[in-house]
Amino acid sequence: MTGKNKANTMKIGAYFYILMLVCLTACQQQTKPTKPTATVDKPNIIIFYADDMGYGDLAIQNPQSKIPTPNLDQLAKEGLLMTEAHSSSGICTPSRYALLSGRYHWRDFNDIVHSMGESVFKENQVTLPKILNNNGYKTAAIGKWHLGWNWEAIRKKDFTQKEKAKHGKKEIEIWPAQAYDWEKSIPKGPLSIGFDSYFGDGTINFPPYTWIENDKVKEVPTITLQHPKKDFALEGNWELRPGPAVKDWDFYKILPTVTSSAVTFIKNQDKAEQPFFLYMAFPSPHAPIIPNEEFRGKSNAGPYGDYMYQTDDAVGQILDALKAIDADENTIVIFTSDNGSEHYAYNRIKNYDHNSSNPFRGVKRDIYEGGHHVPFIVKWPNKIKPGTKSTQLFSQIDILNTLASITNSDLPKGFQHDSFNFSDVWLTNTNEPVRETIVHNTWASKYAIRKGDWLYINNKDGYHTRIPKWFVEGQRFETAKDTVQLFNLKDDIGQNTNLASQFPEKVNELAAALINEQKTETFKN
Ligand SMILES: [Ca+2]
Repeated sequence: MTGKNKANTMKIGAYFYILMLVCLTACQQQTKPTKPTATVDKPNIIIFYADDMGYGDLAIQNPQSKIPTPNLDQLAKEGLLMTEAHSSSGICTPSRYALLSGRYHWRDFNDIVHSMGESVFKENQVTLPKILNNNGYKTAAIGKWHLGWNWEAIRKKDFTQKEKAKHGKKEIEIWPAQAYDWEKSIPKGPLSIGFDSYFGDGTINFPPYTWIENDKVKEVPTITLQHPKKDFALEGNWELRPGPAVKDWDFYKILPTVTSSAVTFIKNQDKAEQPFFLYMAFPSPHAPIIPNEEFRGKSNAGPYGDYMYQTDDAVGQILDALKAIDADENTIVIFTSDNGSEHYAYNRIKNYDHNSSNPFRGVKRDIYEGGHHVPFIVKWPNKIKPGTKSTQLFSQIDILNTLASITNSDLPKGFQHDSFNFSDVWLTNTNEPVRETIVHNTWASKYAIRKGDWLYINNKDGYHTRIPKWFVEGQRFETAKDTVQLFNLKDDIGQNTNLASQFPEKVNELAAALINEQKTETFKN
């Protein structure tokens, strides 16, 4: 072969090589996995539900916070921060029920589901996961449940020997692990209200202490968990109820395990043909306060601050998974909390100068703002303007109607609910009020109603949770002389000054509005 011919052959070889590369690239592009089939009409949806996180624990809205929340701050910078958002109740179960059903919990019940308690949902109840599921969504619940199961269905009726167990200082009688047939499906859990799948521990401080996948336990409980050793939780009490448990159940693994379960769920949606709805209910920063070692000392608010920081990190991990499958743009991400901070918040003011309820009065269980005025962020790239704020009065009950509207999902005919459609507020940040009032309630004895800037409480005391003596003495609140309370939150967000005596007409107006709301559901159809 001459030198010229050799050069020509090399040229032709190079030409074919480039052609092959182009072809390969094109072929690769053709076989590149498509994004999850979420469309503008049917975006993916994630609801992050923190447990007992206070308004003041979100750094971006509390300049005095001692807890860094970089992932949540970033989420707020990329989305809409609603600063007047409320959970339905000041405690766990009722708020969760209201969010998922679009109904005020107090129309149906007030209390939490207790140890091994029944489901709070009615037969055939309309729920957000059912509505989305019927519209083609893959629906998943991960983490905390605390809405009950039908444990009686798997209890062996021929097993009659209850066991004595310690609950705090009390001794109570419970069914031991052997009283249940753990191989059976447990009815009336997440799958019964429209979730395609569930993975979680039920409730961190309630039995059974084992993992539940869909409607079955993953490992059979064999022992009764009693009070573990005293130094178990790093801050506060460990709040555990005795009951069936697997041997060596490790509470410290719960938050990392549910976080990685959510990451895996999202990664598995890479080639999914349906849009997804993930209800990710964190066990944290609820007690027991148990940050993993790598997060300890990362905040300036003690173990609770570290646990909150770990919760923020978990959100970051799950959002990273969303970016990794290229689904970040077409996913609505909501972050909020089921109620205000637990009473340990008082000692944190003293010990760390961090106020989880800042700038509100009260904590979890209270009818004051600290009980139910919660963090709320919603992000949807290219749809919700980044870095915006809204002071619209908003309830977690409204999530159902708003998401149904955005996803063009049908609300069943005759469905009675209290849920308003906030899609205009989310998408255009309009100041046009959507909701005129919100009723606040935890226990049946006390109600409050918010209307505009005014808030009325039908009781002289809005507290339920006991306040430490040192706090009362050092604080500004005076005992109300009136039998009811009236505050103007525009001037007095800390609810310091009871104006009931000065504005009797306002009291009458709001008291009548409360009775009206209690009598009638907002939407009949
Ligand atoms: Ca809670």
